[in-house]
Amino acid sequence: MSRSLLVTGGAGFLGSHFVAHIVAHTDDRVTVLDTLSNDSAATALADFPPSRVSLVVGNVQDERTVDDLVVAADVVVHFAAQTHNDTSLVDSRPFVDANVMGTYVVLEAVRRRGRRLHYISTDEVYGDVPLDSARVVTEDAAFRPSSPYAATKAAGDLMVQAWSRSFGVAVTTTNSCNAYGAFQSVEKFIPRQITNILTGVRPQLYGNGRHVRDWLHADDHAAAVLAVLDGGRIGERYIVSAGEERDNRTVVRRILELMGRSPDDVDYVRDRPGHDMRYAVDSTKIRTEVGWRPTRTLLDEGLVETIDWYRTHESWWSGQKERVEAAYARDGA
Ligand code: TDX
Repeated sequence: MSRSLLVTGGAGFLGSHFVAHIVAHTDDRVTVLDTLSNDSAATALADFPPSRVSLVVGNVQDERTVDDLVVAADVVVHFAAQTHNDTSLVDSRPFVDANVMGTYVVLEAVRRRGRRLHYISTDEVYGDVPLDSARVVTEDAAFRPSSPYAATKAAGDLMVQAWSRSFGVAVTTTNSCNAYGAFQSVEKFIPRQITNILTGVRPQLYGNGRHVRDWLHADDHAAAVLAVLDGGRIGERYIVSAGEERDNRTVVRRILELMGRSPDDVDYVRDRPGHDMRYAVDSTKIRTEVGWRPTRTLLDEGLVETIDWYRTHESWWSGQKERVEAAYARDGA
């Protein structure tokens, strides 16, 4: 039976990939609630059929708007968040507002209206592990967030658990590793380096470039969320990861090669304060319980496609690129 989904932040990077996945793989109808404050966000939704996807421009902290939309939905999928670590180190207030207060407003609405909630969380709530550690983080590990961004996502994540236990709200949570793909803001690592190269600027590696991330394609992330909506157990959290751990230096060198440049064409710049060394999470639970697995595990193939997308969508990113780089220059990155 087709459902009615409310997707907060559905015009953002991961949200819009999820909406695309829902349109392609289900009969569900989607209402997106999004501020459209991120550059060019609306274009991510432009190609969807109006009979399946509608957009409400508004803020997830607005109780009245959220309540009206939650009443009309069967399930709420809460993507809306401030998501960039570097930005959170300059001004963390918007992160508290969006990620803590926004989640509070959504939780209160689903509690009042008796709706199911899926919370989009991050592997960053668990903090980092040393490069040489054999420890791999599973769902029940303690939260140890490092940045203001990660702390506000952890706060939202913990509130979801508390609303489940105290009020019986039906919740599921996914904690995902780093994602990449089309429509990702150029402040993030992979699109920043691709668009640097496209604009004649050398890629910038923080510190020694040995920090390790696990890279998941945004479409695989979308499939994971749908798999948990369909087959996840209420009250449970599921770690989502590709098992594609690479250090940043390796990723940048590969991007340079794929774009026909010398792999040494890199600048090493001031490190990010509090920079997490490595995320190493174990996604056995979602793979065995829910049956999800990533289909696009080849970082090479994914990178080729992503580079191609930024090459052919300059009008999507050129405006934000100027603003993002001006902010990086001002704030010292
Ligand atoms: O110019 C850069 N140079 C660089 O070396 C940038 C922008 C980043 N980096 C490094 C920092 C990280 O080690 O690359 C790595 C990835 O950086 P980000 O893209 O900023 O991602 P990260 O900080 O790992 O956080 C991401 O993963 C978890 C997402 O941005 C979060 O939203 C998600 O929750």
